[in-house]
Amino acid sequence: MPMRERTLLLIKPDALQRGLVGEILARFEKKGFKIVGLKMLKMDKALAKEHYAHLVSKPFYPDLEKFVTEHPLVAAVVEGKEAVEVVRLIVGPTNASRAPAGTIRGDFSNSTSRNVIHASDSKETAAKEIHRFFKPHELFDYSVNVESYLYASDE
Ligand code: IDP
Ligand code: MG
Repeated sequence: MPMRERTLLLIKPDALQRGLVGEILARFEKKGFKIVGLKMLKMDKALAKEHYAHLVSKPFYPDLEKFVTEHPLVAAVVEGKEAVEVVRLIVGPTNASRAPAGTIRGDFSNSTSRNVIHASDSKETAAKEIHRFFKPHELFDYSVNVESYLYASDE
């Protein structure tokens, strides 16, 4: 059985500013991932330093921190088959200029820094990042029943 997994997405401030949130979320829904958590938030500096701890010593970190804390972003948890790995494939590589067409970064960005979306890079990271952005009661365990909409009673 393929693994049911959850992973964290951050639809970054550049995507929100550019009105791309709906299109980006739609790609995951159409692929077969289920949204199990969704919120808008503004990162503060402490949260940025925690989330990007692996980059704090890089020369571009001050710009990255300013970018992610300046405007709100949309955080989501999606669930599905091998979600961590497959979501990263849909997102594309970090340098969006070189990201293949058809990936989110390849289609919506030409920048390494303003690359529209974050996705967890491993199962271990996903668990930590989901916990960082969502409280347990903000995540929903629900089953999808399309038949109940196709045959809804309208009386
Ligand atoms: P990822 O987002 O593809 O996992 P990471 O290496 O974890 O890539 O970097 C996190 C974020 O930091 C990137 O998505 C991008 O916004 C920013 N970043 C990474 N490397 C660079 C760089 O060389 N220049 C500017 N920004 C960068
Ligand atoms: Mg990363």
